[in-house]
Amino acid sequence: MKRYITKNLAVIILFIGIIIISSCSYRESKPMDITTCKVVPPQKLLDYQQMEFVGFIHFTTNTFTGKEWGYGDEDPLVFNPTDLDVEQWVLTAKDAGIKELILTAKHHDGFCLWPSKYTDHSIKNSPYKNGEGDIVKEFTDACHEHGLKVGLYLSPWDRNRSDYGMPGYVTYYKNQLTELLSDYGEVNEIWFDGANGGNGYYGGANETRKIDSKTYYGWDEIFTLARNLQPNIKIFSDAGPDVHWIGNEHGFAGDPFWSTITCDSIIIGKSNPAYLNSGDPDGVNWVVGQCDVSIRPGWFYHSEEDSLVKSPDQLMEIYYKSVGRNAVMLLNLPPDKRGLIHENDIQALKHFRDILDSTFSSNLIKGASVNASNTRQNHIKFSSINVFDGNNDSYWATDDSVKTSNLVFELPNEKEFDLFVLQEPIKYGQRIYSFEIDVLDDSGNWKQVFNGSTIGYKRIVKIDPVKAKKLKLTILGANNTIALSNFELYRSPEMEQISDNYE
Ligand code: FUL
Repeated sequence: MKRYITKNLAVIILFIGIIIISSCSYRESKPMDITTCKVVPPQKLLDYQQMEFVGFIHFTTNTFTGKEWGYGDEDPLVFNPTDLDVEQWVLTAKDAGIKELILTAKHHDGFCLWPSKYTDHSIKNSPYKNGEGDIVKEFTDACHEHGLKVGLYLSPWDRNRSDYGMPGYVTYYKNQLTELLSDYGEVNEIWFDGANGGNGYYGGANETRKIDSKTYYGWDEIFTLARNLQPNIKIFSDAGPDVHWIGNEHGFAGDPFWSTITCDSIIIGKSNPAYLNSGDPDGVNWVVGQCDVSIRPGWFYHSEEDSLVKSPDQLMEIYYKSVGRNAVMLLNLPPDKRGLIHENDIQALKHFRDILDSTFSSNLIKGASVNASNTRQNHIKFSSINVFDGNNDSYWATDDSVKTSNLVFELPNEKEFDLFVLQEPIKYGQRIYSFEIDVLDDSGNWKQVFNGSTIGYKRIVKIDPVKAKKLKLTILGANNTIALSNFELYRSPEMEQISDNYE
């Protein structure tokens, strides 16, 4: 009997032991996620950033008067496009890979491209469709039909209105915003420009008017109105809250560039361009940086600029300094007096798209092996091979205690390359602030080919072409656990090869 009890006790103890051991090893093998940073993007801003390339359409009386900033006294009769084709704008943009188009529904001259019921300074008093036209409607319908997101620009500064600078104008502005955000289906972005030059027609007053940029418009109420009318809208201004100006009109984000800023520290119309150009690693708001630039010197079409359209190479440089620096590229394509995007602009845009496609067509990292100096908990979930799968949700990460770490890549054979694409899994925040890339030279020494700062959603690094079989990425500094979701390698095409197709 005693032997029987002892035997059963032993079996029970063994059984409990197995349960304890197996539950311990389960706990050990359960991956512990990386800490999320204090500031992370909401899903709608992840979606916004992933568009990468968006477009602007500047069109108003300026197109016909040759001005950049209409004074506000333009006769609506001057607005007379002869062959306006909104579908041509949309399809041109779509073919170029643009995902959203933003139309100047009203620029600083106050002329409205829709028949606003609050003013006569609009398309309804122009010859276009005998005053029966609505270009905002044509535009939004065409974008929706062809799968482009819609953005609208409604200039806060209005040089036509007699009440500009007084409280009544703000009511007028909100009424117009309500029209635009109620009557035209889904609007993905609203663009609030900070520009204000002071002088204007102002209903015949012809004077300079100053406003208090901080208090005049009552931005918080305007933002609330926009969100109430379009819950998914992204609001652009110097200060976000969703998308912010990059601080220049060349289309260049800074290096470093952080996706965080502190919105409350910025006055719309009186922002510090340098702050917006670099972002702020200590910023408390996630706001996507947007790099606006025109394909021509001016924002509006001027025939004398037909020969000054940016070259495909210039557009590539802008792409590398916007999308390649963790921001979004916003390229302006101004329709001409016919109401069409000019042939020269289309040619440059097509050529640019071809270069872009051919540059990123063949990822040379395919077939490479990778070795990490550290992998979080040695767990497959955080393995370095995750940087190959093109999926931003899977990533390589290190243990929390690790402050610098590297990935060594070995290609199946020696390759020539000059471009690297790196991405962080930004849904957990932006963390890397220093990295280095080396290649193994013929004598077996690591040779540095690039030394960089931030990565964020996407960083494209361009170097002089180099041949190597082995390369090393070292993360030298991060403000949280090291994590990387993507690493790609390319050889950009010889420009002459591309140009041949256009002769
Ligand atoms: C600026 C405006 O003054 C320009 O005319 C243009 O619209 C540009 C995109 O924003 O602030």
